[in-house]
Amino acid sequence: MNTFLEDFYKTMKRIRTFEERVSELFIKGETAGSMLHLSIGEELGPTCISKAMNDNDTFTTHHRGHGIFLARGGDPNKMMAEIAGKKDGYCKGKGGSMHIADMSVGHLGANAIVGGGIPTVVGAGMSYKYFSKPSISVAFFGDGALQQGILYESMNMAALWDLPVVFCCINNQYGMGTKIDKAVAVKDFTGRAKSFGLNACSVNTLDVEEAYYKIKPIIDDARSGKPGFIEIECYRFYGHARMDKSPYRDIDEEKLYRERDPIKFAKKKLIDKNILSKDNIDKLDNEISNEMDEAISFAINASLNDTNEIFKDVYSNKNPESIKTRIKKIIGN
Ligand SMILES: Cc1ncc(C[n+]2csc(CCOP(=O)(O)OP(=O)(O)O)c2C)c(N)n1
Ligand SMILES: [Mg+2]
Repeated sequence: MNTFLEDFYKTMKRIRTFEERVSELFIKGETAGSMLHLSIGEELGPTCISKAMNDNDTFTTHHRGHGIFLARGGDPNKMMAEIAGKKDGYCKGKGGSMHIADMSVGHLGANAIVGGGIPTVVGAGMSYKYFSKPSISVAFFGDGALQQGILYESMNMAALWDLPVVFCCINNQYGMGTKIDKAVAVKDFTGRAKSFGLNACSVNTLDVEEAYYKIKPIIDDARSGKPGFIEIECYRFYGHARMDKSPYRDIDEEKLYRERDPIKFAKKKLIDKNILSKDNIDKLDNEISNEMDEAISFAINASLNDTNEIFKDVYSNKNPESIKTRIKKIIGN
């Protein structure tokens, strides 16, 4: 029987293994661009939130977005090829790690500007409301964006116009080398969101099932026009980017938090509850490992784009229809 927890475990393990393989791709010198941000240690949030979303929902991510896209159904081959800058990647190799997008699967774009992907979901939410679509749109971002004005402008508009939108902060406690304590005086982020008229909750657990049941009502309410804010407290196990050895963090702190591992926790729970045996889990881990090995081979063997492709797909060919009347319909005169 395929249980909820088994699904969650599989998603988290796929994310971690994908990230480990991307790291190998980087070391082999096969990634395009010099920056690579891994989400190892942060797997719980994208996993439980994705599970609570529906197929036709959409999302944006920050620069640390591989895990989120995988949890939403991203194809590891096309993702890995994109990160390697190849023609078979999601954006024909023109986006790379920090700019993957594919609207056909609900990914409205990764954004390397801190907070940059947040207002996009407000626009998406407006369109769902206008066209009476039952979708929601979720912005995933880091704690660095909690100090950006655009978040609060977006929250205000979403609440004012009752938009089907969720703002999800993956709070890993650091923005590059700056600990959150040095960036903000009051850490009551749910309080901030509530003051704008949003539903809000904060999740600080290693138990992905518990997290799921906590965030699910926020996602469900968003679908009926009550926007929400979710804070997922976690820890990035490694440096900000692949080359960062995090000298600004205490070794004991890193050791402690790496022990607080949602994947280890889920594995133990699966065994303790007799859902899967250790052998079954090893088999599953092996399958995932093979899947990600294949993604690496796919990316390495994929071909590069022709140089004459550079200027294609840069501008939209469509004439933008006037949106004035649509906006009027939503917000009134
Ligand atoms: C507006 C803006 N300011 C500064 C940067 C440089 N920068 C890139 S990532 C980053 C830290 C972001 O931290 P956080 O939002 O917590 O995400 P995390 O890296 O922890 O996942 C900064 C400051 C940027 N990309 N955009
Ligand atoms: Mg952070």
